[in-house]
Amino acid sequence: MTEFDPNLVAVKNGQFFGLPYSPEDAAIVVLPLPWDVTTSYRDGTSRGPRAVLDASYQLDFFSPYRAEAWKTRIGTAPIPPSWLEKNIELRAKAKKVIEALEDGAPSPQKLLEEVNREGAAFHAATEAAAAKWLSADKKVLTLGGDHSVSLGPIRALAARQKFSVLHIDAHADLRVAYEGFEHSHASIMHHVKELPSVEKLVQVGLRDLSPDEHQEIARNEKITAHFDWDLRRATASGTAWNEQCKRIVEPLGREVYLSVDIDGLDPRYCPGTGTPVPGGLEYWEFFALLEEVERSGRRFVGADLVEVAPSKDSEWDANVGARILFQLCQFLRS
Ligand SMILES: [Mn+2]
Repeated sequence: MTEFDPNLVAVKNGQFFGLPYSPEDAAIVVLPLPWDVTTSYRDGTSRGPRAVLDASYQLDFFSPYRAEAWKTRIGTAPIPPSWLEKNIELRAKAKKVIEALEDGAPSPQKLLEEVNREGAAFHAATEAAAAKWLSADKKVLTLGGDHSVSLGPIRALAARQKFSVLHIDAHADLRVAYEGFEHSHASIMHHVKELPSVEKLVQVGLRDLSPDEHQEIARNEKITAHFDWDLRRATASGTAWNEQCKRIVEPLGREVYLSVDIDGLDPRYCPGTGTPVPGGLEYWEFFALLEEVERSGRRFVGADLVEVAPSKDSEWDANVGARILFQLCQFLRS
């Protein structure tokens, strides 16, 4: 720590932001999960962690949310090479399943079963990885990958405590299964809301969902959704964003897990993401919402940032992703 100068250029040391903390020494462990097996529209989120890491070296160490932000002990968990290999192998198999569906052909059952089985094994492994850091009294910040990667770390947290989930996304992600995949990115919040430790699911920015998902939101008392069109109507009729934030956080319990799908923000912040949708939160609206969570006396117990995918020939997506990642780490600092 004595040798670290936050006013100098970051060293590319393989750790996010070039910070000098090993995950063992850290208070917050960034867990990169480069996984996009069941991506339905366009892939690339598995390259997110690497791109965000590269972009993270150019950040300055200032945060409006915590004093001396560079002292936030952020460590980087290692990525087992086997996960990268498994992702490539299974992604090819999942693609065949999706192509068969799109051609109206019968689903290749054996391939589908294999993707589901191996996907379950991956999520069990990431749950164990997150549990290891939680047991050592650290907070875990998962970096995807597609949104399915949140499952293991959320399960690990749910094995230890109760919490509410604040979910920023263009999509509801409440499908029971999608394209036959049990652990699809489009099913993540279906699995999460079923966990007994999850007391509430508050969704913000939704603007692309199925009639079934809409019905589930209306039916399920655990879920409160703030559709993007309603938020915009409220803004248009003069309700300040701060007032809307107060209403959004109201159902959340004291302990809050934050799940951020980057496509919840306006797509100009994430042009390379897997399933971009027009509309969405502004960058500072997003942070104002997180500030309201804290101002109201609640605290963040864990978080994920998912669906960041590098655009072709542009570092913009990763640049935005790295900045959000850094500030999320600050919000996780107690
Ligand atoms: Mn999502």
